[in-house]
Amino acid sequence: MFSFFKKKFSSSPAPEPVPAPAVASVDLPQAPPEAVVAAVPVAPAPVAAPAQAAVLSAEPVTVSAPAMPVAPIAPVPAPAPEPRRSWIDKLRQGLRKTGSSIAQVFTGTQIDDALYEELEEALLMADTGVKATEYLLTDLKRRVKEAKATDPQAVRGLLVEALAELLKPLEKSLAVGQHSPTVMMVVGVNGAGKTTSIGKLTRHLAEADQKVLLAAADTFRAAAREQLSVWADRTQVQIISQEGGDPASVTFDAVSAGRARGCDVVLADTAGRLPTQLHLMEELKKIKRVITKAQADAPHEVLLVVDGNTGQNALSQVKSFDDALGLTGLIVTKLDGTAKGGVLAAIARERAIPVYFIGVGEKLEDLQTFNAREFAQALLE
Ligand SMILES: Nc1nc2c(ncn2[C@@H]2O[C@H](COP(=O)(O)OP(=O)(O)OP(=O)(O)O)[C@@H](O)[C@H]2O)c(=O)[nH]1
Ligand SMILES: [Mg+2]
Repeated sequence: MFSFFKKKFSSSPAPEPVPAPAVASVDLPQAPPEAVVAAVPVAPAPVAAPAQAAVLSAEPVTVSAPAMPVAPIAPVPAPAPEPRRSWIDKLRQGLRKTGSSIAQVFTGTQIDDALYEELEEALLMADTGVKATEYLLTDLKRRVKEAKATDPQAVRGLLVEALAELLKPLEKSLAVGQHSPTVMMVVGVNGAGKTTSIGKLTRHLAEADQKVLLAAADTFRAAAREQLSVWADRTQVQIISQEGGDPASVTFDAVSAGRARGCDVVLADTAGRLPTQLHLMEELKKIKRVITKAQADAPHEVLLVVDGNTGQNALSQVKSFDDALGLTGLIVTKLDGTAKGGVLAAIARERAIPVYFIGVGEKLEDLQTFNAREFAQALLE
């Protein structure tokens, strides 16, 4: 088992590009003649571990000796290193605006109707939504009764418990290594953070010696391809892009190339779109269908990237994209900004799709795994 986080936490600079043998472009029978296959060689992995599954775990995992038998998909708990603390601080800072207004509810001396009314208002203001707010209040009152709490601060502690429990089903690790390659398509509205998140995720995967191939299926804008190419260069991974081409055909080529080249992961970046743009949603469905044609059991992950600042709209995005595509996971970005955070409770209550990662900034280390309890504490402190 190897770590996605061990290297990330080290302050050593990114490894220099390895002068690798020229990688020939793969000639794919399906590829239209204008397809550009930009092949950037990947640094050779020191140890080939084809049967080994990797887990992007909430807990850092340790690196085991290659010869040792490793149980697949087994995150190894380890003490939280310092950098994890620092991103929790970022999350906390991002959520502080909301957090402090919820926390203020508990500064009085009595547990009465007024406290619960204020709390209801604060939760709604934090984008928690009516259903999750009602659920949390009922659950909290039960906990307060059971604990025979008399101090408002104790009620705050019980709310942390209630929220952590509500969010718990969203906590799930993203596993790779079970398929060759694991194919993921990344979708979302414009500017949600899809390309940036793919870049960060690629870096983590590449550092874990996973051979990654990117598909620039956002063919609308030349800038989008360039943006992904920059990430491919930085992370020394291969990218398949095609000028002005059809996104489904680029993705098909990428999955076929990923199979032919023995890649571990193929990540497809798609253009941003609103769920109301039905023809563009059809295009995403086509991409998904075409991936299945290239690899029968794929895509293995359909990830929705949601901007944490979009409030209750994030929930409707989750529902719409899930109805159209069958989402397997979420990446919630920009929780370092003015995001109120409560929307995760609404998602947990109304469409509990796992949150594989949260974004708390633009830097590489700002893509982190989601931990329900940490999040609940950060929101209510
Ligand atoms: N503060 C902050 N900024 C972020 C985060 N994630 C992404 N961004 C920024 O959000 C902006 C949009 O990110 P992109 O990755 O281009 O978004 P996208 O979804 O690919 O956008 P389109 O392809 O245009 O739909 C960029 O300026 C990113 O740096 C985050 O977690 N925190
Ligand atoms: Mg993009």
